[in-house]
Amino acid sequence: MSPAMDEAIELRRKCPQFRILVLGRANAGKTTLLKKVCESIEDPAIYGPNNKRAKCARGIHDIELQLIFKSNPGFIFHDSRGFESGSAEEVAKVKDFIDKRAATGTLSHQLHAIWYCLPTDSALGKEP
Ligand SMILES: Nc1nc2c(ncn2[C@@H]2O[C@H](COP(=O)(O)OP(=O)(O)OP(=O)(O)O)[C@@H](O)[C@H]2O)c(=O)[nH]1
Ligand SMILES: [Mg+2]
Repeated sequence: MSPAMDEAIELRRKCPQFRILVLGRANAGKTTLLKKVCESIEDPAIYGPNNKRAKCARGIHDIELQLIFKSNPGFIFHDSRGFESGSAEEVAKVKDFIDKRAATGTLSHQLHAIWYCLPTDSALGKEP
């Protein structure tokens, strides 16, 4: 086996789940995208930062919560809200979360990707 493949296997052993932060304004299609990627028609299970199942009302987002679809447990998603609302508090919360995750020394706790959802079929994407 090649050294690159050995390294990939070792990384997957240390970190079996891929952690993704999803950003975008309300109604951007974030949840739709996640369900599509995970081939799920069900809503994801929600876990707190302690990895315990969290009771969470539909539509309420907390960036610390971990969303996992039963159909594809290889991904852990964090869903942000209000990133584009202009609220300094919300932007700071997202930035703090990214900084905190970057500072952790544990690969499985770090963010491996950030997806920014931008609707292209709304008035925002069209010429006036
Ligand atoms: N036209 C169009 N509509 C979409 C697309 N993706 C999602 N929608 C619709 O847009 C609405 C919002 O989609 P969601 O996936 O719930 O959006 P969201 O970003 O998760 O919204 P919040 O959780 O409220 O922030 C739903 O009615 C979807 O059916 C798309 O690519 N094109
Ligand atoms: Mg959503």
